[in-house]
Amino acid sequence: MVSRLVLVLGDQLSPGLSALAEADKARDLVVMAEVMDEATYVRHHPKKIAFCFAAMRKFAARLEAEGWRVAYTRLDEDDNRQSIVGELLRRAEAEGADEVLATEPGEWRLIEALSHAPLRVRQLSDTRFIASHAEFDAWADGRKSLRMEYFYREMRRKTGLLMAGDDPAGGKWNFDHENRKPASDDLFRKGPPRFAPDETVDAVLDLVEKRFPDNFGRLRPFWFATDAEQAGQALDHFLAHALPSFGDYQDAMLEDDRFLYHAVISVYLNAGLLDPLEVCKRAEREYEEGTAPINAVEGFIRQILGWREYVRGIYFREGPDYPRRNALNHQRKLPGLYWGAETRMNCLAHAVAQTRDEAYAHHIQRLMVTGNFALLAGIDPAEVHDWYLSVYADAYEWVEAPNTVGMSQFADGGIIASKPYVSSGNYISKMSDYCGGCAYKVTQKTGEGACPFNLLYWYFLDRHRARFEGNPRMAQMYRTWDRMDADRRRAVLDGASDVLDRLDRGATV
Ligand code: FAD
Ligand code: DLZ
Ligand code: SF4
Repeated sequence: MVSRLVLVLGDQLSPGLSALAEADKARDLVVMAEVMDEATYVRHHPKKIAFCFAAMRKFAARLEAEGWRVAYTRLDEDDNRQSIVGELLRRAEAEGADEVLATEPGEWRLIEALSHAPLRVRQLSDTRFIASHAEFDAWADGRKSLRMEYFYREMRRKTGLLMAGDDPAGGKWNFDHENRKPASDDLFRKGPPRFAPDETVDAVLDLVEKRFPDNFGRLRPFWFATDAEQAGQALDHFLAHALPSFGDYQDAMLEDDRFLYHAVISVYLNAGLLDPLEVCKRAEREYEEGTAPINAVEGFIRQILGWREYVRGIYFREGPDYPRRNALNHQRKLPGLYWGAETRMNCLAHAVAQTRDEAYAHHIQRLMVTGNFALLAGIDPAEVHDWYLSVYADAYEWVEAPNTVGMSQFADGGIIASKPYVSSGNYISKMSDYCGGCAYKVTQKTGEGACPFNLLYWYFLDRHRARFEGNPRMAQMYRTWDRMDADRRRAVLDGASDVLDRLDRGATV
Protein backbone atom coordinates (compact mmCIF):
# COMPACT_ATOMS: atom_id res chain seq x y z
CA MET A 1 0.00 0.00 0.00
CA VAL A 2 1.31 3.48 -0.89
CA SER A 3 2.08 5.51 2.17
CA ARG A 4 0.49 8.83 2.95
CA LEU A 5 2.20 11.94 4.22
CA VAL A 6 1.12 13.45 7.53
CA LEU A 7 1.86 17.17 7.75
CA VAL A 8 2.68 18.60 11.19
CA LEU A 9 3.19 22.37 11.24
CA GLY A 10 5.20 24.38 13.74
CA ASP A 11 2.09 25.29 15.74
CA GLN A 12 0.62 21.78 15.65
CA LEU A 13 2.89 20.10 18.17
CA SER A 14 0.22 18.03 19.91
CA PRO A 15 0.27 14.23 20.15
CA GLY A 16 -3.53 14.18 19.76
CA LEU A 17 -3.43 16.25 16.52
CA SER A 18 -6.26 15.17 14.19
CA ALA A 19 -3.86 14.39 11.31
CA LEU A 20 -1.88 12.05 13.57
CA ALA A 21 -5.02 10.47 14.97
CA GLU A 22 -6.18 9.68 11.44
CA ALA A 23 -2.80 8.33 10.31
CA ASP A 24 -1.33 4.85 10.43
CA LYS A 25 1.96 4.66 12.30
CA ALA A 26 2.94 1.51 10.41
CA ARG A 27 2.81 2.98 6.91
CA ASP A 28 2.45 6.77 6.90
CA LEU A 29 5.29 9.28 6.97
CA VAL A 30 5.17 12.38 9.17
CA VAL A 31 6.54 15.47 7.40
CA MET A 32 7.89 18.41 9.37
CA ALA A 33 9.92 21.20 7.78
CA GLU A 34 11.71 24.36 8.82
CA VAL A 35 11.23 26.58 5.77
CA MET A 36 12.06 30.16 4.83
CA ASP A 37 8.51 30.84 3.60
CA GLU A 38 7.17 30.35 7.11
CA ALA A 39 10.13 32.04 8.76
CA THR A 40 9.84 35.19 6.60
CA TYR A 41 6.18 35.86 5.69
CA VAL A 42 6.52 38.51 8.35
CA ARG A 43 9.79 39.46 10.01
CA HIS A 44 9.21 37.36 13.11
CA HIS A 45 10.90 38.15 16.39
CA PRO A 46 14.04 35.94 16.61
CA LYS A 47 12.70 34.37 19.84
CA LYS A 48 9.55 33.29 18.00
CA ILE A 49 11.53 31.56 15.25
CA ALA A 50 13.84 29.93 17.78
CA PHE A 51 10.93 28.73 19.91
CA CYS A 52 9.20 27.29 16.85
CA PHE A 53 12.22 25.44 15.45
CA ALA A 54 13.35 24.09 18.84
CA ALA A 55 9.86 22.89 19.75
CA MET A 56 9.47 21.31 16.28
CA ARG A 57 12.78 19.43 16.62
CA LYS A 58 11.85 18.10 20.05
CA PHE A 59 8.38 17.10 18.94
CA ALA A 60 9.82 15.23 15.94
CA ALA A 61 12.16 13.35 18.27
CA ARG A 62 9.22 12.48 20.52
CA LEU A 63 7.19 11.16 17.59
CA GLU A 64 10.13 9.02 16.48
CA ALA A 65 10.52 7.66 20.01
CA GLU A 66 6.84 6.73 19.87
CA GLY A 67 7.41 4.71 16.71
CA TRP A 68 6.47 7.20 13.95
CA ARG A 69 8.54 7.53 10.79
CA VAL A 70 9.40 11.22 10.58
CA ALA A 71 10.94 13.12 7.66
CA TYR A 72 12.25 16.28 9.26
CA THR A 73 13.85 19.05 7.19
CA ARG A 74 16.18 21.53 8.86
CA LEU A 75 16.31 25.10 7.56
CA ASP A 76 19.84 24.87 6.19
CA GLU A 77 19.62 21.51 4.44
CA ASP A 78 20.69 21.73 0.79
CA ASP A 79 17.64 20.22 -0.85
CA ASN A 80 15.13 22.11 1.35
CA ARG A 81 12.59 23.66 -1.03
CA GLN A 82 11.84 26.30 1.61
CA SER A 83 8.05 26.16 1.52
CA ILE A 84 5.55 23.77 3.12
CA VAL A 85 4.04 22.76 -0.20
CA GLY A 86 7.51 22.41 -1.77
CA GLU A 87 8.61 20.08 0.99
CA LEU A 88 5.42 18.02 0.76
CA LEU A 89 5.99 17.62 -2.98
CA ARG A 90 9.60 16.62 -2.48
CA ARG A 91 8.68 14.01 0.13
CA ALA A 92 5.76 12.78 -1.95
CA GLU A 93 8.04 12.21 -4.93
CA ALA A 94 10.65 10.38 -2.83
CA GLU A 95 8.08 8.26 -1.02
CA GLY A 96 5.71 7.62 -3.92
CA ALA A 97 2.92 9.05 -1.75
CA ASP A 98 -0.15 10.58 -3.34
CA GLU A 99 -2.16 11.80 -0.37
CA VAL A 100 -1.48 14.22 2.48
CA LEU A 101 -3.26 14.24 5.82
CA ALA A 102 -3.15 17.69 7.35
CA THR A 103 -4.81 19.43 10.24
CA GLU A 104 -6.31 22.74 9.12
CA PRO A 105 -3.65 25.45 9.53
CA GLY A 106 -4.31 28.55 11.65
CA GLU A 107 -3.85 31.02 8.79
CA TRP A 108 -5.86 31.42 5.58
CA ARG A 109 -2.57 31.92 3.71
CA LEU A 110 -1.52 28.33 4.35
CA ILE A 111 -5.01 26.83 4.04
CA GLU A 112 -5.13 28.26 0.53
CA ALA A 113 -1.61 27.09 -0.32
CA LEU A 114 -2.55 23.53 0.71
CA SER A 115 -5.85 23.72 -1.18
CA HIS A 116 -4.03 24.69 -4.38
CA ALA A 117 -1.12 22.26 -4.02
CA PRO A 118 -0.79 19.70 -6.83
CA LEU A 119 -1.38 16.95 -4.28
CA ARG A 120 -4.44 15.37 -2.69
CA VAL A 121 -4.50 17.16 0.68
CA ARG A 122 -7.19 16.33 3.24
CA GLN A 123 -7.45 19.20 5.69
CA LEU A 124 -9.01 17.84 8.88
CA SER A 125 -10.65 19.93 11.61
CA ASP A 126 -8.34 21.15 14.32
CA THR A 127 -9.90 19.36 17.28
CA ARG A 128 -7.56 20.99 19.79
CA PHE A 129 -10.06 23.84 20.04
CA ILE A 130 -13.12 23.60 22.26
CA ALA A 131 -15.56 25.01 19.69
CA SER A 132 -15.62 23.71 16.13
CA HIS A 133 -16.32 26.09 13.23
CA ALA A 134 -19.80 24.58 12.94
CA GLU A 135 -20.52 25.20 16.62
CA PHE A 136 -19.33 28.78 16.41
CA ASP A 137 -21.40 29.41 13.31
CA ALA A 138 -24.46 27.83 14.91
CA TRP A 139 -24.05 30.27 17.80
CA ALA A 140 -23.37 33.26 15.52
CA ASP A 141 -25.91 32.72 12.76
CA GLY A 142 -28.81 35.13 12.89
CA ARG A 143 -27.42 37.19 15.79
CA LYS A 144 -27.32 40.95 15.39
CA SER A 145 -24.23 41.29 17.51
CA LEU A 146 -21.56 38.74 18.27
CA ARG A 147 -20.52 39.71 21.79
CA MET A 148 -17.99 37.38 23.38
CA GLU A 149 -19.83 37.24 26.70
CA TYR A 150 -22.78 35.26 25.31
CA PHE A 151 -20.55 32.86 23.40
CA TYR A 152 -18.56 32.33 26.59
CA ARG A 153 -21.69 31.34 28.51
CA GLU A 154 -22.44 28.74 25.83
CA MET A 155 -18.94 27.36 26.27
CA ARG A 156 -19.36 27.21 30.04
CA ARG A 157 -22.57 25.24 29.57
CA LYS A 158 -21.01 22.98 26.95
CA THR A 159 -17.95 22.10 29.03
CA GLY A 160 -19.56 22.31 32.48
CA LEU A 161 -16.59 24.44 33.59
CA LEU A 162 -17.41 26.52 36.68
CA MET A 163 -21.03 25.42 36.60
CA ALA A 164 -23.22 24.55 39.56
CA GLY A 165 -25.94 22.63 37.78
CA ASP A 166 -27.45 25.09 35.28
CA ASP A 167 -26.08 28.10 37.10
CA PRO A 168 -22.66 29.69 37.07
CA ALA A 169 -20.45 28.85 40.05
CA GLY A 170 -20.34 31.73 42.53
CA GLY A 171 -23.69 33.03 41.29
CA LYS A 172 -22.37 35.16 38.40
CA TRP A 173 -20.99 34.49 34.92
CA ASN A 174 -18.43 37.23 35.08
CA PHE A 175 -16.47 38.74 37.99
CA ASP A 176 -14.64 41.36 36.00
CA HIS A 177 -15.79 44.34 38.02
CA GLU A 178 -13.58 43.00 40.85
CA ASN A 179 -10.58 42.84 38.52
CA ARG A 180 -9.41 46.38 37.97
CA LYS A 181 -6.80 46.96 40.64
CA PRO A 182 -3.49 48.70 40.00
CA ALA A 183 -0.49 46.74 41.33
CA SER A 184 1.94 48.07 43.88
CA ASP A 185 5.61 47.65 43.11
CA ASP A 186 6.55 46.43 46.58
CA LEU A 187 4.97 43.01 46.18
CA PHE A 188 7.22 40.04 45.57
CA ARG A 189 6.28 38.19 42.45
CA LYS A 190 8.06 35.18 41.04
CA GLY A 191 7.40 35.73 37.34
CA PRO A 192 7.38 32.82 34.89
CA PRO A 193 9.92 30.00 35.22
CA ARG A 194 12.95 30.25 32.94
CA PHE A 195 14.27 27.18 31.18
CA ALA A 196 18.00 27.03 30.47
CA PRO A 197 18.69 26.19 26.80
CA ASP A 198 19.58 22.55 26.23
CA GLU A 199 21.59 21.19 23.29
CA THR A 200 18.66 21.35 20.86
CA VAL A 201 17.80 24.91 21.82
CA ASP A 202 21.45 26.00 21.68
CA ALA A 203 21.82 24.69 18.13
CA VAL A 204 18.66 26.52 17.05
CA LEU A 205 19.79 29.74 18.72
CA ASP A 206 23.02 29.64 16.71
CA LEU A 207 21.05 29.03 13.51
CA VAL A 208 18.61 31.87 14.14
CA GLU A 209 21.42 34.23 15.09
CA LYS A 210 23.14 33.47 11.80
CA ARG A 211 20.14 33.51 9.49
CA PHE A 212 17.98 36.30 10.98
CA PRO A 213 20.50 38.82 12.31
CA ASP A 214 18.46 41.93 11.47
CA ASN A 215 15.01 40.98 12.73
CA PHE A 216 13.67 43.24 15.48
CA GLY A 217 14.05 41.63 18.91
CA ARG A 218 16.63 40.09 21.24
CA LEU A 219 17.29 36.42 20.79
CA ARG A 220 19.10 35.96 24.09
CA PRO A 221 18.59 35.29 26.90
CA PHE A 222 16.19 32.62 25.66
CA TRP A 223 14.14 30.98 28.38
CA PHE A 224 10.90 29.70 26.86
CA ALA A 225 9.77 26.13 27.45
CA THR A 226 10.21 24.15 24.24
CA ASP A 227 8.45 20.86 24.97
CA ALA A 228 5.24 19.70 26.59
CA GLU A 229 6.92 18.69 29.83
CA GLN A 230 8.47 22.11 30.38
CA ALA A 231 5.27 23.86 29.31
CA GLY A 232 3.48 21.76 31.95
CA GLN A 233 5.96 23.00 34.53
CA ALA A 234 5.26 26.59 33.47
CA LEU A 235 1.53 25.94 33.96
CA ASP A 236 2.10 24.35 37.40
CA HIS A 237 4.17 27.35 38.38
CA PHE A 238 1.46 29.78 37.30
CA LEU A 239 -1.29 27.87 39.13
CA ALA A 240 0.73 27.74 42.32
CA HIS A 241 2.18 31.24 42.37
CA ALA A 242 0.15 33.64 40.25
CA LEU A 243 -3.39 32.42 39.60
CA PRO A 244 -4.79 33.53 42.97
CA SER A 245 -3.95 37.16 42.13
CA PHE A 246 -4.55 36.91 38.37
CA GLY A 247 -7.97 38.54 38.52
CA ASP A 248 -7.15 41.40 40.86
CA TYR A 249 -4.18 42.65 38.88
CA GLN A 250 -5.07 41.57 35.35
CA ASP A 251 -5.09 45.13 34.01
CA ALA A 252 -2.11 46.45 35.97
CA MET A 253 1.21 47.52 34.41
CA LEU A 254 4.52 48.08 36.18
CA GLU A 255 7.84 49.33 34.80
CA ASP A 256 9.91 46.75 36.65
CA ASP A 257 7.62 43.77 36.36
CA ARG A 258 6.92 42.61 32.84
CA PHE A 259 4.75 39.64 33.73
CA LEU A 260 2.92 40.46 36.98
CA TYR A 261 0.39 37.67 37.61
CA HIS A 262 -0.06 36.67 33.97
CA ALA A 263 0.33 33.04 32.96
CA VAL A 264 2.76 33.58 30.04
CA ILE A 265 1.45 30.39 28.42
CA SER A 266 -0.07 31.67 25.17
CA VAL A 267 3.08 30.73 23.29
CA TYR A 268 2.71 27.13 24.53
CA LEU A 269 -1.05 26.91 24.05
CA ASN A 270 -0.85 28.24 20.50
CA ALA A 271 1.92 25.82 19.47
CA GLY A 272 0.06 22.85 20.96
CA LEU A 273 2.36 22.18 23.92
CA LEU A 274 -0.56 22.77 26.29
CA ASP A 275 -4.17 21.77 25.79
CA PRO A 276 -6.68 24.61 26.41
CA LEU A 277 -9.41 22.49 27.97
CA GLU A 278 -6.90 20.78 30.25
CA VAL A 279 -5.55 24.19 31.33
CA CYS A 280 -9.08 25.38 32.16
CA LYS A 281 -9.79 22.22 34.15
CA ARG A 282 -6.59 22.65 36.14
CA ALA A 283 -7.60 26.22 36.99
CA GLU A 284 -11.11 25.10 37.94
CA ARG A 285 -9.61 22.57 40.34
CA GLU A 286 -7.76 25.38 42.14
CA TYR A 287 -11.12 27.05 42.76
CA GLU A 288 -12.77 23.83 43.89
CA GLU A 289 -9.92 23.14 46.30
CA GLY A 290 -10.12 26.65 47.68
CA THR A 291 -6.60 27.67 46.64
CA ALA A 292 -7.70 30.40 44.23
CA PRO A 293 -10.70 32.74 44.43
CA ILE A 294 -13.56 32.76 41.95
CA ASN A 295 -12.73 36.18 40.45
CA ALA A 296 -9.24 34.92 39.52
CA VAL A 297 -10.30 31.53 38.20
CA GLU A 298 -13.35 32.79 36.31
CA GLY A 299 -11.30 35.62 34.79
CA PHE A 300 -8.57 33.23 33.70
CA ILE A 301 -10.93 30.60 32.28
CA ARG A 302 -12.84 33.33 30.42
CA GLN A 303 -9.65 34.32 28.59
CA ILE A 304 -9.14 30.80 27.26
CA LEU A 305 -12.63 29.30 27.03
CA GLY A 306 -14.16 32.62 26.01
CA TRP A 307 -11.80 35.00 24.26
CA ARG A 308 -9.40 32.53 22.71
CA GLU A 309 -12.16 30.38 21.21
CA TYR A 310 -14.24 33.39 20.25
CA VAL A 311 -11.50 35.20 18.29
CA ARG A 312 -10.75 32.00 16.41
CA GLY A 313 -14.43 31.68 15.54
CA ILE A 314 -14.49 35.25 14.20
CA TYR A 315 -11.30 34.78 12.16
CA PHE A 316 -12.64 31.75 10.32
CA ARG A 317 -16.18 33.05 10.00
CA GLU A 318 -15.13 36.41 8.55
CA GLY A 319 -12.83 34.97 5.90
CA PRO A 320 -9.43 35.70 4.37
CA ASP A 321 -9.97 39.44 3.83
CA TYR A 322 -10.54 40.08 7.56
CA PRO A 323 -6.94 41.10 8.38
CA ARG A 324 -6.99 43.83 5.70
CA ARG A 325 -10.16 45.58 6.82
CA ASN A 326 -9.97 49.30 7.54
CA ALA A 327 -13.39 50.54 8.65
CA LEU A 328 -12.05 53.85 9.97
CA ASN A 329 -9.94 54.45 6.86
CA HIS A 330 -6.76 55.02 8.85
CA GLN A 331 -3.75 55.54 6.58
CA ARG A 332 -0.80 56.73 8.66
CA LYS A 333 2.41 54.71 8.52
CA LEU A 334 3.52 52.88 11.65
CA PRO A 335 6.02 55.18 13.40
CA GLY A 336 9.59 54.08 13.97
CA LEU A 337 9.10 54.06 17.72
CA TYR A 338 7.33 50.69 17.34
CA TRP A 339 10.63 49.35 16.07
CA GLY A 340 12.61 50.85 18.92
CA ALA A 341 13.21 54.41 17.66
CA GLU A 342 13.49 56.91 20.49
CA THR A 343 10.30 58.12 22.14
CA ARG A 344 9.73 60.35 25.13
CA MET A 345 6.49 58.54 25.96
CA ASN A 346 7.54 56.31 28.83
CA CYS A 347 4.62 53.87 28.52
CA LEU A 348 5.35 53.17 24.86
CA ALA A 349 9.10 53.04 25.43
CA HIS A 350 8.57 50.35 28.09
CA ALA A 351 6.01 48.32 26.14
CA VAL A 352 8.23 48.29 23.05
CA ALA A 353 11.45 47.56 24.97
CA GLN A 354 9.80 44.64 26.72
CA THR A 355 8.46 43.38 23.40
CA ARG A 356 11.95 43.60 21.91
CA ASP A 357 13.48 41.73 24.86
CA GLU A 358 10.84 39.10 25.59
CA ALA A 359 8.63 38.73 22.46
CA TYR A 360 5.91 39.13 25.10
CA ALA A 361 3.69 41.87 26.44
CA HIS A 362 0.56 41.26 28.43
CA HIS A 363 -2.91 42.06 27.23
CA ILE A 364 -3.30 45.57 28.63
CA GLN A 365 0.07 46.65 27.29
CA ARG A 366 -0.97 45.38 23.84
CA LEU A 367 -4.45 46.87 24.01
CA MET A 368 -4.16 50.09 25.99
CA VAL A 369 -0.59 51.21 25.26
CA THR A 370 0.67 50.16 21.80
CA GLY A 371 -2.81 49.44 20.40
CA ASN A 372 -4.48 52.50 21.90
CA PHE A 373 -1.76 54.80 20.57
CA ALA A 374 -1.93 53.32 17.06
CA LEU A 375 -5.70 53.73 17.00
CA LEU A 376 -5.66 57.28 18.35
CA ALA A 377 -2.95 58.28 15.87
CA GLY A 378 -4.83 56.76 12.93
CA ILE A 379 -2.21 54.21 11.90
CA ASP A 380 -3.08 51.95 8.96
CA PRO A 381 -4.44 48.79 10.66
CA ALA A 382 -2.68 46.57 8.13
CA GLU A 383 0.65 47.97 9.36
CA VAL A 384 -0.42 47.50 12.97
CA HIS A 385 -1.48 43.92 12.20
CA ASP A 386 1.88 43.14 10.58
CA TRP A 387 3.64 44.52 13.63
CA TYR A 388 1.73 42.40 16.15
CA LEU A 389 2.05 39.31 13.97
CA SER A 390 5.83 39.82 13.84
CA VAL A 391 6.83 40.78 17.32
CA TYR A 392 5.03 38.37 19.67
CA ALA A 393 6.07 34.76 20.13
CA ASP A 394 2.41 33.72 20.47
CA ALA A 395 1.29 35.38 17.22
CA TYR A 396 -0.54 33.39 14.54
CA GLU A 397 -3.09 35.10 12.39
CA TRP A 398 -6.17 33.27 13.74
CA VAL A 399 -5.61 34.81 17.18
CA GLU A 400 -3.61 37.93 16.39
CA ALA A 401 -5.79 39.42 13.61
CA PRO A 402 -9.11 39.53 15.50
CA ASN A 403 -7.34 40.98 18.52
CA THR A 404 -5.50 43.61 16.51
CA VAL A 405 -7.75 44.44 13.60
CA GLY A 406 -11.00 43.90 15.52
CA MET A 407 -10.57 44.47 19.22
CA SER A 408 -7.71 46.94 19.20
CA GLN A 409 -8.08 48.95 15.96
CA PHE A 410 -11.87 48.76 15.40
CA ALA A 411 -11.00 48.13 11.75
CA ASP A 412 -13.71 45.47 11.41
CA GLY A 413 -16.30 48.17 12.08
CA GLY A 414 -17.39 46.78 15.44
CA ILE A 415 -17.79 43.03 15.05
CA ILE A 416 -15.67 42.32 18.12
CA ALA A 417 -15.75 45.56 20.09
CA SER A 418 -18.94 47.48 20.79
CA LYS A 419 -16.89 50.66 21.00
CA PRO A 420 -13.27 51.50 20.25
CA TYR A 421 -10.74 50.78 23.00
CA VAL A 422 -9.45 54.34 23.31
CA SER A 423 -8.38 56.18 26.40
CA SER A 424 -6.53 59.30 27.40
CA GLY A 425 -3.40 59.12 29.55
CA ASN A 426 -5.58 58.94 32.64
CA TYR A 427 -6.26 55.22 32.20
CA ILE A 428 -2.55 54.44 31.81
CA SER A 429 -1.75 56.59 34.81
CA LYS A 430 -4.35 54.79 36.93
CA MET A 431 -3.27 51.29 35.96
CA SER A 432 0.52 51.72 35.82
CA ASP A 433 3.56 53.47 37.24
CA TYR A 434 4.72 54.63 33.79
CA CYS A 435 3.67 58.25 34.03
CA GLY A 436 5.94 59.14 36.95
CA GLY A 437 9.04 58.65 34.80
CA CYS A 438 7.68 60.25 31.65
CA ALA A 439 8.85 63.39 29.87
CA TYR A 440 5.18 64.32 29.41
CA LYS A 441 2.70 65.23 32.11
CA VAL A 442 -0.34 63.04 32.26
CA THR A 443 -2.32 65.70 34.11
CA GLN A 444 -1.61 68.27 31.42
CA LYS A 445 -4.31 68.44 28.75
CA THR A 446 -2.94 71.09 26.38
CA GLY A 447 0.27 72.89 25.53
CA GLU A 448 3.90 71.88 25.52
CA GLY A 449 4.42 68.82 27.71
CA ALA A 450 0.82 67.57 27.54
CA CYS A 451 0.56 63.79 27.38
CA PRO A 452 0.08 62.86 23.69
CA PHE A 453 -2.66 60.38 24.66
CA ASN A 454 -4.66 63.30 26.11
CA LEU A 455 -4.41 65.23 22.85
CA LEU A 456 -4.96 62.36 20.44
CA TYR A 457 -7.91 61.00 22.41
CA TRP A 458 -10.04 64.06 21.66
CA TYR A 459 -8.66 64.31 18.15
CA PHE A 460 -9.82 60.73 17.51
CA LEU A 461 -13.31 61.34 18.90
CA ASP A 462 -13.66 64.61 17.00
CA ARG A 463 -12.46 63.07 13.76
CA HIS A 464 -14.84 60.12 13.98
CA ARG A 465 -17.80 61.98 15.42
CA ALA A 466 -20.19 60.96 12.65
CA ARG A 467 -19.53 57.29 13.32
CA PHE A 468 -19.49 57.25 17.11
CA GLU A 469 -21.62 60.02 18.56
CA GLY A 470 -24.75 57.91 18.29
CA ASN A 471 -23.14 55.07 20.26
CA PRO A 472 -24.75 55.17 23.73
CA ARG A 473 -21.51 53.99 25.32
CA MET A 474 -19.71 57.03 23.91
CA ALA A 475 -22.32 59.71 24.46
CA GLN A 476 -20.74 60.86 27.72
CA MET A 477 -17.37 61.41 26.03
CA TYR A 478 -18.95 63.62 23.38
CA ARG A 479 -20.85 65.57 26.02
CA THR A 480 -17.58 66.24 27.85
CA TRP A 481 -15.90 67.36 24.62
CA ASP A 482 -18.81 69.63 23.74
CA ARG A 483 -18.75 71.24 27.18
CA MET A 484 -15.13 72.38 26.72
CA ASP A 485 -14.83 75.96 25.56
CA ALA A 486 -13.94 76.52 21.94
CA ASP A 487 -10.42 77.85 22.67
CA ARG A 488 -9.58 74.78 24.67
CA ARG A 489 -10.88 72.47 21.99
CA ARG A 490 -8.80 74.31 19.41
CA ALA A 491 -5.69 74.02 21.62
CA VAL A 492 -6.25 70.28 21.99
CA LEU A 493 -6.66 69.74 18.25
CA ASP A 494 -3.64 71.93 17.45
CA GLY A 495 -1.60 69.94 19.96
CA ALA A 496 -2.74 66.68 18.39
CA SER A 497 -1.86 67.92 14.90
CA ASP A 498 1.57 68.82 16.14
CA VAL A 499 2.10 65.31 17.57
CA LEU A 500 0.91 63.73 14.31
CA ASP A 501 3.07 66.05 12.26
CA ARG A 502 6.10 65.01 14.30
CA LEU A 503 5.22 61.35 13.82
CA ASP A 504 4.94 61.86 10.06
CA ARG A 505 8.27 63.67 9.90
CA GLY A 506 9.95 60.90 11.85
CA ALA A 507 10.74 63.36 14.66
CA THR A 508 10.83 62.11 18.24
CA VAL A 509 7.49 62.17 20.02
P1 FAD B 1 -2.88 35.67 30.38
O1 FAD B 1 -3.23 37.09 30.60
O2 FAD B 1 -2.27 34.97 31.52
O3 FAD B 1 -4.20 34.91 29.89
C1 FAD B 1 -4.27 33.49 29.87
C2 FAD B 1 -4.51 32.98 28.47
O4 FAD B 1 -5.75 33.44 27.96
C3 FAD B 1 -3.49 33.41 27.43
O5 FAD B 1 -2.36 32.59 27.46
C4 FAD B 1 -4.25 33.27 26.13
O6 FAD B 1 -4.15 31.98 25.61
C5 FAD B 1 -5.69 33.54 26.55
N1 FAD B 1 -6.09 34.89 26.16
C6 FAD B 1 -6.15 35.98 26.94
N2 FAD B 1 -6.66 37.02 26.26
C7 FAD B 1 -6.89 36.58 25.01
C8 FAD B 1 -7.39 37.19 23.84
N3 FAD B 1 -7.79 38.46 23.81
N4 FAD B 1 -7.46 36.44 22.73
C9 FAD B 1 -7.09 35.14 22.72
N5 FAD B 1 -6.60 34.52 23.81
C10 FAD B 1 -6.52 35.23 24.94
N6 FAD B 1 -2.88 36.44 22.03
C11 FAD B 1 -2.24 35.45 21.40
O7 FAD B 1 -2.23 34.32 21.88
N7 FAD B 1 -1.59 35.68 20.22
C12 FAD B 1 -1.55 36.91 19.65
O8 FAD B 1 -0.97 37.09 18.59
C13 FAD B 1 -2.23 37.98 20.31
N8 FAD B 1 -2.23 39.23 19.78
C14 FAD B 1 -2.87 40.24 20.43
C15 FAD B 1 -2.87 41.51 19.86
C16 FAD B 1 -3.53 42.55 20.49
C17 FAD B 1 -3.56 43.91 19.86
C18 FAD B 1 -4.18 42.32 21.72
C19 FAD B 1 -4.89 43.43 22.40
C20 FAD B 1 -4.17 41.07 22.29
C21 FAD B 1 -3.53 40.01 21.66
N9 FAD B 1 -3.52 38.71 22.21
C22 FAD B 1 -2.88 37.71 21.54
C23 FAD B 1 -4.28 38.40 23.43
C24 FAD B 1 -3.48 38.51 24.75
O9 FAD B 1 -2.84 39.75 24.81
C25 FAD B 1 -2.47 37.38 24.90
O10 FAD B 1 -3.11 36.13 24.72
C26 FAD B 1 -1.86 37.37 26.30
O11 FAD B 1 -1.25 38.62 26.54
C27 FAD B 1 -0.85 36.25 26.42
O12 FAD B 1 -0.17 36.32 27.63
P2 FAD B 1 -0.45 35.32 28.84
O13 FAD B 1 -0.27 33.93 28.40
O14 FAD B 1 0.40 35.80 29.98
O15 FAD B 1 -1.98 35.59 29.09
C1 DLZ C 1 5.88 30.51 12.91
C2 DLZ C 1 6.54 29.43 12.11
C3 DLZ C 1 7.87 29.58 11.72
C4 DLZ C 1 8.67 30.77 12.11
N1 DLZ C 1 8.48 28.65 10.98
C5 DLZ C 1 7.81 27.52 10.66
C6 DLZ C 1 8.43 26.50 9.87
O1 DLZ C 1 9.56 26.64 9.42
N2 DLZ C 1 7.72 25.39 9.61
C7 DLZ C 1 6.45 25.21 10.06
O2 DLZ C 1 5.87 24.15 9.81
N3 DLZ C 1 5.84 26.17 10.77
C8 DLZ C 1 6.48 27.32 11.07
N4 DLZ C 1 5.86 28.30 11.77
C9 DLZ C 1 4.43 28.12 12.11
C10 DLZ C 1 3.55 28.37 10.87
O3 DLZ C 1 3.82 29.65 10.35
C11 DLZ C 1 2.08 28.18 11.24
O4 DLZ C 1 1.83 26.82 11.25
C12 DLZ C 1 1.14 28.84 10.26
O5 DLZ C 1 1.30 30.21 10.28
C13 DLZ C 1 -0.31 28.47 10.54
O6 DLZ C 1 -0.73 28.91 11.81
FE1 SF4 D 1 2.28 57.49 28.58
FE2 SF4 D 1 1.20 59.94 28.78
FE3 SF4 D 1 1.80 58.56 30.97
FE4 SF4 D 1 3.74 59.53 29.42
S1 SF4 D 1 2.26 60.72 30.57
S2 SF4 D 1 3.66 57.48 30.35
S3 SF4 D 1 2.85 59.31 27.40
S4 SF4 D 1 0.29 58.02 29.46
